[in-house]
Amino acid sequence: MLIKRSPNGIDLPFPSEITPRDVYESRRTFIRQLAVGTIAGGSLLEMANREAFAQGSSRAKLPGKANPAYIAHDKVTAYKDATTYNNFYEFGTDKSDPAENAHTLIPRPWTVSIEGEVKKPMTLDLDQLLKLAPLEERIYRLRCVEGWSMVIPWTGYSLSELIKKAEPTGNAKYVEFVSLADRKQMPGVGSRVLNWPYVEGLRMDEAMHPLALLTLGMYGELLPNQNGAPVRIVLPWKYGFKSAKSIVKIRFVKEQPRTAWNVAAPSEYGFYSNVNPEVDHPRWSQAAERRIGEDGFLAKKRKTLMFNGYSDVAPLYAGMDLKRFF
Ligand SMILES: Nc1nc2c(c(=O)[nH]1)N[C@H]1C(S)=C(S)[C@@H](COP(=O)(O)O)O[C@H]1N2
Ligand SMILES: [Mo]
Repeated sequence: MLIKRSPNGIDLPFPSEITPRDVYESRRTFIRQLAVGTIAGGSLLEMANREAFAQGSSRAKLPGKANPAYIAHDKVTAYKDATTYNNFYEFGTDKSDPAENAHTLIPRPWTVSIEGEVKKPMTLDLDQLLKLAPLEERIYRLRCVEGWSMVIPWTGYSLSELIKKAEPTGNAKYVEFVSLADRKQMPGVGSRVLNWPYVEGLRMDEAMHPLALLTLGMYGELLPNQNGAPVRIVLPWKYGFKSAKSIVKIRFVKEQPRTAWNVAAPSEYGFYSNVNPEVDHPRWSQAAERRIGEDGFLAKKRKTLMFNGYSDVAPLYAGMDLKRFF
């Protein structure tokens, strides 16, 4: 997204063409994790904390019940790649920055405030979020606007579950997601690459679509900091930047939210930003993508699919000119 400019103003290629070569596949382990299913009762967070803290680690189990309706059959991206090749500008603009810097993020305790055009505004802590609906495991492809993609097993539940609890009023036409912007925890927030906080948004019907995932974990564990701990959104039919990380506020509003990338470069990053191989970014084609972990020597690219292959969402955009509303 941020294309480094040479002194004469000519765009340089992405620093992102490098991929860790030391990729390993842990499909067996993963299938075992799928079989674990949900945890019943008790404080999930307490359990997770106890285990993680006992191990002196921030990693704690967070399994979900596999939802067969949302399983991508693609090979799952190696955990190592998904946690070391990230975009999270609050921690720096290089792909390796979030993994290196995000240890300063404090994901617990954490609260998310639900506000704006709702009958039941509320502030939820992590434990309440974890218990709000049964946790599912869903394997989603995530396609970054820069031209690469990953396949990640997420733990969470449909965002619609939370929205229903908040009871939006008739004035709620859009939902806005606001990420944490704390200089003390996030070194990148001192930079001016974006207007902080990072803000994203959806139209109400998009937010209610069952694919939109309120996400608390990945690979059967709590979210690592660099992937947006402790709570983020994942919208697999949209470019990755729509999937805001480390969310502290969900606001229901009348007007289309002013989202961070749209404000930064409106001609390049539209509000909708549905994955669309037919609408190129002004500076590059969107027809194909590199699957992280598959590139390297043979460098085979995959064709990018309309809505990233999630054609279920097509009715949301019936009658819309998707070239205009990119
Ligand atoms: N708050 C915040 N959320 C963010 C970003 C960011 O810089 N800040 N980057 C986005 C982009 S561009 C992508 S591709 C995805 C990457 O998610 P991942 O690192 O978990 O793969 O997060 C998105 N969410
Ligand atoms: Mo992205």
